Amino acid sequence: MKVNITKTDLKITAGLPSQFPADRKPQIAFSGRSNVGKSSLMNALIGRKSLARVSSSPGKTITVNFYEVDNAFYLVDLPGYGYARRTASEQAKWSKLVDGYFTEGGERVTAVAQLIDLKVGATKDDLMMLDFLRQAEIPFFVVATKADKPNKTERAAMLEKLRALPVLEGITILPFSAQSGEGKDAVVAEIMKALG
Ligand SMILES: Nc1nc2c(ncn2[C@@H]2O[C@H](COP(=O)(O)OP(=O)(O)OP(=O)(O)O)[C@@H](O)[C@H]2O)c(=O)[nH]1
Ligand SMILES: [Mg+2]
Repeated sequence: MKVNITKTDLKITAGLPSQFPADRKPQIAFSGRSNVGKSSLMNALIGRKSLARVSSSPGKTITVNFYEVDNAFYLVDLPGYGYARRTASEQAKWSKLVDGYFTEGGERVTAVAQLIDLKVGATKDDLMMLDFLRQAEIPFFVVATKADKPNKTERAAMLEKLRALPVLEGITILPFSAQSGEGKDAVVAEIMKALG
């Protein structure tokens, strides 16, 4: 697929599964805990400073945002999980949207980019998400974010720890830093590979 990824626009901000796009364009979804660096990654990929909002109030945006790339496919920003200060009703909204995405909209998900903070490592919620993706047989790869944060020794150890997780056996893990731009081309290449 030959596309110009900088030709990207926010098409739909869905607060309800009924608002997900009705067309059949393939979708690459971005999943991760709140504050993992999802918006920063998406902005870096698109080559724009702030198409996806980098939030000052993490975990507060409970919508699924569909960015259409070059009329060809969608980059899908899923709401983050693991935000401690979420109310019960916010949590219920999250579940409804994400469950809805992977059931009703999910037949169109080509692959998931699962983000894991390289400094923090895989949290309990991350492991639950990874288990879900495996069980549901949804193709996915891991983007290890904020790769500029750990020092060289920590970084090698953290990557080794991720690679050793049974749930990540055979899964591509790409270190990425929005700060330095490291890994950007590799993530774009992985998306294009998934799209075929
Ligand atoms: N050092 C460093 N900081 C980063 C990087 N990426 C994101 N951050 C910081 O991490 C915080 C969260 O980044 P966002 O991109 O808003 O993360 P998010 O996952 O979209 O967060 P929510 O949408 O609020 O859940 C911000 O303060 C960013 O500046 C990175 O690669 N390196
Ligand atoms: Mg965000």
